[in-house]
Amino acid sequence: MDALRVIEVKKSVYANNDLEAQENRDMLKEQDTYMMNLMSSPGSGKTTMLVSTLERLKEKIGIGIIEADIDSDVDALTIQTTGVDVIQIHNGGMCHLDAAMVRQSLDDIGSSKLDFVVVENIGNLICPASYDLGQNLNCMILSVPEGDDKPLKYPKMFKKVDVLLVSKIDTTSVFDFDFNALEKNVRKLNPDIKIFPLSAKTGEGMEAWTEYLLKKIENGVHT
Ligand SMILES: Nc1nc2c(ncn2[C@@H]2O[C@H](COP(=O)(O)OP(=O)(O)OP(=O)(O)O)[C@@H](O)[C@H]2O)c(=O)[nH]1
Ligand SMILES: [Mg+2]
Repeated sequence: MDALRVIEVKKSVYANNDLEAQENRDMLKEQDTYMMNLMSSPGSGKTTMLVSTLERLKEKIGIGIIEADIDSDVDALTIQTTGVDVIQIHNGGMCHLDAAMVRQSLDDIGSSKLDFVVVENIGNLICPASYDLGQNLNCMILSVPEGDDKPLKYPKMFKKVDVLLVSKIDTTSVFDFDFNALEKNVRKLNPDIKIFPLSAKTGEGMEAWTEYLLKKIENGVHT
């Protein structure tokens, strides 16, 4: 197995993140590479869901994963076990990634040779919602143990995303999670959102999610 690459990415020196995000988007379109921004609270199951997703998609398309954390390389080491290209980035302790950090990461991982890149953002439901990275798809995870009331408390994130994965669905009975209440709260904020309940542990819901994702990637950056 190749040695794991860890890079320190720097905050943009420019004030205009949106401009740099658009540059990322233009570059990815030219490269025909589809990028997903994955956001959630710490521990909601991002890395576990990614491993399960990669097992289903890695033989079909070229994939690269950018793992962002304040410190450590444990997530990137976990992704590396799938054989998919991965880099670990550290962003100097900030609570989100910006477009310039992602640009450095895309160059490092070699996005031009990939069909699909996932950025696992820093874990929290607040800051990442405010920064465009140039992604084609915004995806968030809410795990069942976090509770069905989170859209009421973090509306900006739920408004921004295209897709909501409700993870750890195997634990629903333990946490008295009301899926219908969640859906109602989410749709009030974001009527067109796609919602996939799933469990990376049991595999429930993974087929529907990965089929949807593969279609989005195959339709490319033009939809
Ligand atoms: N029961 C159950 N546990 C899960 C599931 N997915 C993840 N977990 C567990 O939840 C914990 C956190 O999972 P991670 O995948 O590390 O979560 P993460 O969002 O990547 O965490 P950070 O990167 O630290 O924010 C681990 O103990 C996983 O085994 C699931 O579908 N069901
Ligand atoms: Mg993780």
